[in-house]
Order: sequence, then structure tokens, then C-alpha cells
Amino acid sequence: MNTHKFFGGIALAAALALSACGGGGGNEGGTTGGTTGGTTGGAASGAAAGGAAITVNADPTGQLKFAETTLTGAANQALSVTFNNPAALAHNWVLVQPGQDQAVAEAAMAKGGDPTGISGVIAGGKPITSSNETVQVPATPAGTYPYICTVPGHYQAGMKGTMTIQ
Ligand SMILES: [Cu+2]
Repeated sequence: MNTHKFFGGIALAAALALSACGGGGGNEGGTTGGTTGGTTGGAASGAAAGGAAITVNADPTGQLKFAETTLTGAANQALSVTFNNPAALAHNWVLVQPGQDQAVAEAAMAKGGDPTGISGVIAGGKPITSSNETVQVPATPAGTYPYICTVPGHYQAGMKGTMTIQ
């Protein structure tokens, strides 16, 4: 009788301990995982879609201009900009620091239009024809930023626009 109660008590205590431990651990894990996963997932999907999905087109008729001369984007978060050039004439989309558009255009001209590595460039792709490309813009503080096409002569002909980051 005493022995039976003794082992019964141990079994009960063990079951409670397991239950409490398992339950507590599960809840903590669930809360932590949910919060972390939710925040990370939200930021990632926000950069890929949501308000951060930005598309800009070159003029479809082959004129030296962008179809959109103004764009907006969220400040301090990475932006994904899809540049579409439906024309057979090469164009690109290059976001530059305020006041640097002319300097960047001139520097790129010396490189045949390639904006890679030019001071003042925030982000930009190489010139493309009849296709599209995605330009990853790093988190940028609020401001007004020019964007240009760096194919030689295009900026000078007016292929530029303004992106408001806010
Ligand atoms: Cu162009």
C-alpha cells in the first residue's frame, strides 16, 4: 500500500514535470519562433513585393526617355526595382546620389555606358535591349534622387527622372 502510493507519486510527479517542461518549452519556442519568423518574413516579402515593388519602363517607341519620370520608394529599406526596356535600343536604369547625375552620365560615357563602379552611383544595371532586369537598391535615407540612363548620349537627350525616397 505504501509502496504503491510511493511509486504512484513518483510517476505523477514525473508526468507533471514532463508536462510542465514540455508545455513551457513549447510555448516559449512557439512565441520566439513566431515573432522572429514573422518579422523576418515580413521584411523580406516587403522588399520583394508590397510597397517596395517598383517598376520603371523605357519608352516603348524607342525615344530617349523613361515612360515614368517620377518614382517613389520607402526610405531605409532595400528596394527592388524592375527595369523593363521593350525597345531594341539599349537602355539602363541607374539611381544616383543627388546632384551627381551629370557627373555619373559623363563618367559612364567614357565606359561605353557601363555604370559599374562609378562614384555617385547608388545602384544600376548594365544597358539591356528588349528585356528587363532587376536592380537591387540598398537601404537609402529619405531624399530626392535622380535616375538616369547611362547609355552614351541618352542622359544628355533627357533620359532621366526623379525618385522620391520617403
Ligand atoms: Cu537610354
